[in-house]
This record gives sequence, structure tokens and C-alpha cells, in this order.
Amino acid sequence: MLRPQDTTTRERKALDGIWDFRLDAAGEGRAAGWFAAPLADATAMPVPASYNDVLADAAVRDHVGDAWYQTTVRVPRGWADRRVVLRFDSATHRAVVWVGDSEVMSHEGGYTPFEVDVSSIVQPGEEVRVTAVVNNELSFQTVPPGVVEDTPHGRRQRYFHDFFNYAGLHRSVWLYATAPEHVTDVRVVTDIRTAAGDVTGVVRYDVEHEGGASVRVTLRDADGAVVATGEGAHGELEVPGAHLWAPGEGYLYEADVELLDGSGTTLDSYLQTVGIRTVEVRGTQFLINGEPFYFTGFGKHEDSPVRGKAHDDVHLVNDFALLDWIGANSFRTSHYPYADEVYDFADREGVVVIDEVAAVGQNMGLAGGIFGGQNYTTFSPETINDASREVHAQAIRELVARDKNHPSVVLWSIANEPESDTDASREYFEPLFALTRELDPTRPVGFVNVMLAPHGRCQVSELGDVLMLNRYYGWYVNTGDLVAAEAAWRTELEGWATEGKPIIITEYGADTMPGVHSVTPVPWTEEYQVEYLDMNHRVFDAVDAVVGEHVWNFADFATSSGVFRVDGNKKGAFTRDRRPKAAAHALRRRWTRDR
Ligand code: GCB
Repeated sequence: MLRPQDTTTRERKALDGIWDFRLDAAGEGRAAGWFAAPLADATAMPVPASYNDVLADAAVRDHVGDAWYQTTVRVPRGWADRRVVLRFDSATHRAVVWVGDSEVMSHEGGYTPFEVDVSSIVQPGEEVRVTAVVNNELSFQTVPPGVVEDTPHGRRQRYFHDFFNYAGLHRSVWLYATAPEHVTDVRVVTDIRTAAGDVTGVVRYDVEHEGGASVRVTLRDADGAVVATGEGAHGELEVPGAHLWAPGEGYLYEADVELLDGSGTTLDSYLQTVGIRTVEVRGTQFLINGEPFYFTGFGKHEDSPVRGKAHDDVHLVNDFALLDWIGANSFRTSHYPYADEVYDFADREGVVVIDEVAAVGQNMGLAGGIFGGQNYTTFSPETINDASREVHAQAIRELVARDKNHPSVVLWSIANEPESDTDASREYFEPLFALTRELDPTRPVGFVNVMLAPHGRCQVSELGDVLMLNRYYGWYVNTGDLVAAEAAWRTELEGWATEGKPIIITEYGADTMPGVHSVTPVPWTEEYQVEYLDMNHRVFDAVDAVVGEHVWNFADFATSSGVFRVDGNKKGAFTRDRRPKAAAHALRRRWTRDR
């Protein structure tokens, strides 16, 4: 799905700001037609934001069910005869949208965009009412899964993942205009040809469009100079002496994709950034532009005080500055697709991204152990079933459709720590791997393995191109005993290394209360976090197949309440307000030693 843009033929208008907001715990608003009039008894709610922490009210923070958002927007006068589109960059976890009294669209899944052509129901120059009912309930048929329990005290949401179930309109909402004849999709795939020491960049493109007679593609370099042009909806451009996109060097070309009428007049122009690079798994190596790449960085979260999971440019730029400061070259979008702006910034900063779908918590063994689960079977007709898999498949389709052109994205992660040691899990995942490869044959695919399915027991890992392992030796097991942890970890990792695939350690970490100190290795202290990381690094450095280390987590983050967490998960190298713990300085020493 293309992004709203301002180009010579396109215009956009953000609907961000203060909206009217009302909880609907009883779920009466849909039948009562709350969309059909100004929202009664509304409070003010900023968009983008998670609604949970904005108001000082437990009913808002712990709300389960529908929440209504409403605003009015004046459609720009100049948009007569234009195709006008209403787009939500996300609504967590699902939404139904009305314009005036008309229902215009609905969408399932909290982390990908959705849009609809509203040209026939809006009038340029007139004001319209936009209403969205956003629902945050998780069930076994959602991604991620959860269970809503009816208790004598009201409905309660249980879920099997370790971050707070923030909800609402986390990203921008747009009205945008294009010509009726317009480009509907662009896909670019890049390659590199080297002959006699000369590098030629290859940019293959496919353009889909509605109406128009022909397509012209003009590729410009970062200085605006035209380096190649193409005619037709499909083609291949060559860029002699191409400046490659590479980790640490986010060099971007820009393709102006134009739709022309029969006389050669431009009807539509869409600008697509292009980073020329290749990604390949060869043996136990992960290659970017043919060079072995070693991932340093973190699993992150979209998480900050008050805003919750809202996208925020201040945090975006600050987080990337901290990634650079600490020497991180990459991160994983644990555990869901992040805002579009994050990938754009990663593209231009040359930061490598492992892009993850929101399939987290599909593991009742883990749910029982850590989150106090209720003896559910993970994969069964009553729990995660064929219908769930179709929702999961659709989430993968939307992820690939949205992010396929980002050079920063080098690897798809189709689940985090699902059950993976049973026949049922293998059956569940096999078609999802096939689907991801069919959608994008150009990037490796993997999933993130949990310690409950160690080497020798996992039935899903062999389906992936890379092995991604989350391990907590020295934290959840061998707690406080780094000697025993090191031995056990090394034994397991050496086992995985026999698989002949590159291994990325996608999580290792220790909860740490900033300011707590000890001269001996005591969990929760800053010194323990440093020693814990050092121990892990000794293990990784001894195993050649390890091609990456992502510490869990970049920063402390909010979780649901429970006896395992003190004001959230404290495994951050940075606190939630982005101050470094001692571990951040230690990581910086390791990750910047070659600079
Ligand atoms: C994990 C999960 C992550 C948790 C982390 C922890 O394995 O993937 O979502 O936050 O462990 O700290 O327990």
C-alpha cells in the first residue's frame, strides 16, 4: 500500500490533533449509532497516542472493548475532481470507520495501515465527521492472541505477551488526494552486478495503476541528478557505478513513478525511495552486498511514558541517536510492525531492521510459566486454529505489502517465541513460511525460537533461513550463577551451530534496577547486567555461526501487572526515559571498538 505523499500530483492533510473520545465498555455505541452525531459525553484525546496513560483513570488504562474517536475535517477546496482517500496508519487492534453516517471501512490487526476511497461521500470545501470505533480485545483468533474473561467485576483481558496492551490510534490519520487515474502500487527489487571491478546497480520495478495510458520511471541520485529512466509498468534500470545502500550508510536514490495519459501529460507522480543493496544467506553467513554482516543492537518496543505506543518523531530521532552512540547497527521490530516513519528513518540512517509480525504469545507453555496461564493447549480447534492462522497469514501479507521496498529491512520474522516443539506447531507454521517466501522471494525468513524448544527439540527452525534464538541463561535459568549459565549456554549454542545456518541471538538480557549496585554478581544490579552481557559475549565469540547479538531490550518498557515486573520490564540498556545504565556504556565499548 502506497504512502500518502505531497508530490506534483498528490496532496495530503493530517488529521492528527485532539479528537473527541469516549469509552464504550458496555459495547452499546455501534447499535445506538454513536457515529451518526457528535459524540456525547466525550473527553479530549490526542491522536496519535495510546489512550491508556493519557487520562488519570484506571477505567481508561485497563479498558476492555470499544473506544470511540471522532473528529471533523474540512476537505480542501482544491480537491474537486480528485480521488480523496481516508487512511489510518494503524488502529490497535481493530477498527470500524464512518464518514458522516456511512460506514466506510473496517480493519483487523493493530499495526498496519488501512484506507478507503471516500470521493463519493465527501465534498471539497465541506466539513465531514470522521468516527472510528477502536477495539482492543484479544482472542485466540487474533494476532497477538489473548483471552477476555467475564468476571463478577467486569471483563478482564488476559494475554500471553510481555508488553502492555496499549490501544488506540497510535499513528497518523490522513486525508489525501490523487488524480482519479493513479499509481496503486510500486515494488522495487535491487541487485548488484560486478564486472571487471565495476559495480552496476540494478533496479527492477513493477508498477500497478488504475487508468492512465503509460508509466515512466525516473531514477535520481541523492543530488537530484537523473541516473536512469524506464518506460512501462515493469522494467529494469541500470545504474553504472551505483552508490550502494549499506549498513551505516543509508544512501538513497529516488524513483519518480509517473502515470501518463495518451498525450504524455503526467496524471500521477509517486516518489519511491530506493536503496540499492543485496541480502543473502550463504552457509552460516548473513551477507549484505556480498559482505558478511554481524548484527549489533536490540529488540526494541514502541513504548514511551504517557504516549504508550504512539509514534513520535522526537523519540524516533532520539532513539536512533542512542543506537548510533552505542554502536548498534540494527534492531528488531519486536513484536509487531512499527510506524512507517521508523523504517523511513532506518533507510536513511543505514540502520538494519529485522521486521516482525505481531505474532507473539502463541505459546501456552510459556504463558503458564511466566504469565500465570490457564492450561490451554496452544494449537487446537478451540484455541489457535485454522482461523487464527488465516489472520496470521493476512498480517504477514500486510507486513510485506507495506515494507517490501525498504532497503533497511533484511529479514522477516514471522513469529516470536511460539510453541515450536510439537507436530501441531510444525503444521501451523509450514504454510506461513511458504507464504512469506512467495510474497517476497528476495529476503530471508525466520522465526524467533524460545528456550522451551532447545536444539534438538524444535520442529520449526529448519523451515527458516536463519536461526533466531532468545535465551536467558543467567536470568530465567541459572539465575545469579553465571558460571553454570555460561557452560549450559555454550553447550546449547554449539548444538545449534551444527545446523549450518547463521544464528542471530535475538534476545538475551537481565532485569536491572538503575542505581542498585553490588560488588558480587547479584541479579537486578547494574553490575550483574554488565557481567551477564559479558558472559553472553564470550559464548557468542566462541561460535562462528553466530552472526548477531540483539540485547533485550533497548529500553525499559511497560508491561501488564504481575509479580515478575516492577513498574514494567527492566531489561533495558536504557531506562524508559532513555538514560543509560552501566550496561549501555559496556555495550558501547564492545560495539564501537572498531570505529
Ligand atoms: C522473551 C520475550 C519478550 C520478553 C522477554 C522477557 O522471551 O520475547 O517479549 O519481554 O522474554 O524479558 O521476559
